Amino acid sequence: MDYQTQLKPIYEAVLDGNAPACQAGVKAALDAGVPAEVILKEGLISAMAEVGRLFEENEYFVPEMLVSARAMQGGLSLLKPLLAESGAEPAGKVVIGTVKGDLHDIGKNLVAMMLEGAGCEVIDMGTDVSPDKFVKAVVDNGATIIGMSALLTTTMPSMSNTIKALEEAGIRDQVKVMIGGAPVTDGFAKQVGADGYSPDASSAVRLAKSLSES
Ligand code: B1M
Repeated sequence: MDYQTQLKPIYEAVLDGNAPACQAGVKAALDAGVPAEVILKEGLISAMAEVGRLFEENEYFVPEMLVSARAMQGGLSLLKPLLAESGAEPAGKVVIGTVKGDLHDIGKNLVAMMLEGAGCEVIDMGTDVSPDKFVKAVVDNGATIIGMSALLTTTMPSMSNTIKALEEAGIRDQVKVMIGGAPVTDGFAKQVGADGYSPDASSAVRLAKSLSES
């Protein structure tokens, strides 16, 4: 089915950084029967990819990216209860955060939201999380999985540093490590010794479940 009439205002509202228009667009699309996942992927995420492209081409700068991110978060808040209703089976206790030096949290929030929806207990550490903070949270909460997100090539090494910190604390074998974020790849995950990588939020839920069972 073609949902372009409903999705276009959402896409444009994210590009314009117009949070009220984004929320109104998402609400109207939901009312018109557009599935939440279609709104997420074809409305919000594709608009944010275009924001990234405009930034690369020096047409958008940090303030524009920031208001677009706020608009997207506004739309996401309406989708949250619907996306969280995925009904998948529980997949463990997860400590999740964006790594040290990195403030991008939209993708991480989406992954956390979907994991909660799948019945996981999620301890969200926020952004700029140092290896020591990750280790402490795993110990304090008895987590079975640690999920790290990075959006900058410069902050990806912090994933490796966190894995080393888990080893130094003697708890590496007690917790599975999953990583993701736009610049992260499966090859990178293998290179740093993570237990798994996933490219998006829905596959992150499948990964968490399979890691819990392994
Ligand atoms: Co930034 N930024 N940013 N930014 N930003 C990128 C990442 C960039 C690619 C833009 C570009 O050049 N095209 C570029 C990085 C280049 C690089 O490193 N190669 C960049 C840059 C350079 C910067 C600054 C350095 C800019 C500056 O100051 N000069 C600066 C850094 C600040 C810092 O972190 N220290 C900066 C700042 C910002 C804002 C604050 C303005 C804002 C973030 C607001 C926020 O998050 N609250 C922002 C934004 C919005 C972006 C883009 C446009 C969008 C990111 C996003 O939210 N995408 C981004 C360009 C792009 O990615 N196309 C860009 C939507 C989100 C749903 O996708 O996060 O990929 P994503 O998450 C996906 C998957 O990756 C995966 O699932 C999610 C859902 O499907 N996933 C996981 C994510 N985490 C996972 C964890 C998992 C599993 C899957 O397991 C645990």
